[in-house]
Amino acid sequence: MLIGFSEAEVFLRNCQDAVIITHRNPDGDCIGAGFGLKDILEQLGVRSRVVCHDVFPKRYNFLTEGGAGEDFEPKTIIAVDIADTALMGKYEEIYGSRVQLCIDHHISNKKYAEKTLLRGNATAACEVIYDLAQYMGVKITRHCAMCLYTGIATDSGCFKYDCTTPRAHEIAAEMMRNYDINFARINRNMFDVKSPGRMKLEGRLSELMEQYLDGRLVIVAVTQDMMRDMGVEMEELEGFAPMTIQMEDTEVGILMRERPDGVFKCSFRSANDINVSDICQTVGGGGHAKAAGCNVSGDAESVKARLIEAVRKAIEA
Ligand SMILES: [Mn+2]
Repeated sequence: MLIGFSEAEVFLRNCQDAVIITHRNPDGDCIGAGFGLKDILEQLGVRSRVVCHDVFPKRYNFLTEGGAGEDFEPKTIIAVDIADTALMGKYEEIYGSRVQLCIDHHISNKKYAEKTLLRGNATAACEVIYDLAQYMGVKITRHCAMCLYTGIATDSGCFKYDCTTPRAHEIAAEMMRNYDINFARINRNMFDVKSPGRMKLEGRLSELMEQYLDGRLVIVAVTQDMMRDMGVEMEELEGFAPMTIQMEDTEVGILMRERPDGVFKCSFRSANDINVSDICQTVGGGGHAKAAGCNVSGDAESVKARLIEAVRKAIEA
């Protein structure tokens, strides 16, 4: 059932011993939403614990180091920023069928929870949580403000993506004005700072960029052999897809990564108006207009040829 702020307030004010589930491959929004909500529940005298299938990445230590919460048998199950229980990893089996409240901003939300507070037009789950906290009149701590700011900044790509709302800017302004958050440091750590390994990989992947269709398409293809040569695992090539649309005149960028089973996992990005979800659907994938993906089997050259053809059709249409 979809609910509004008033019902969500009643729920949070009356809940006890809550576990807050974040999605696997955690990002700034689910971590910020999880730990921000934990702070808010603390203000309400409710103890809570944040859980995740994966370990929280080190760069989020400034949000997570207060601790994910003590161990207790939960009476309340809350999910944040999770559109589908499949994204919970091992927690799907434990809690997936009895989530009482879900706070989310994905229009694709499967409404698996008893109550869903869904704002499909919000930039981030953190935006929804901030507005809910303001509605409830609950005190926001500096740590909570940092959590919620981080979620909004990361899900909006540092206020650059189309999903960035006027409200996201207003909240960021309120965070700067009222909570003295170190936004410059947060954004530097989220967007500019890289590990030496990642820095080197970026260099290698830049060299692998191939331009097609008069430079409107860029493909970076990485085979298992190349990963072995570079000494990297496939997971380490996560997060490089946005690089593929950085070169001028590029409309569509594709990062192709060969899985150990020989199938290419292809991540598409669109720089402007070409809908890459539509393109991916023609080869059995899907996603969003500006970020989508598909899995294609075959050797690197034949997969490339197939994708180039699919993109050419979309550009000509
Ligand atoms: Mn999100």
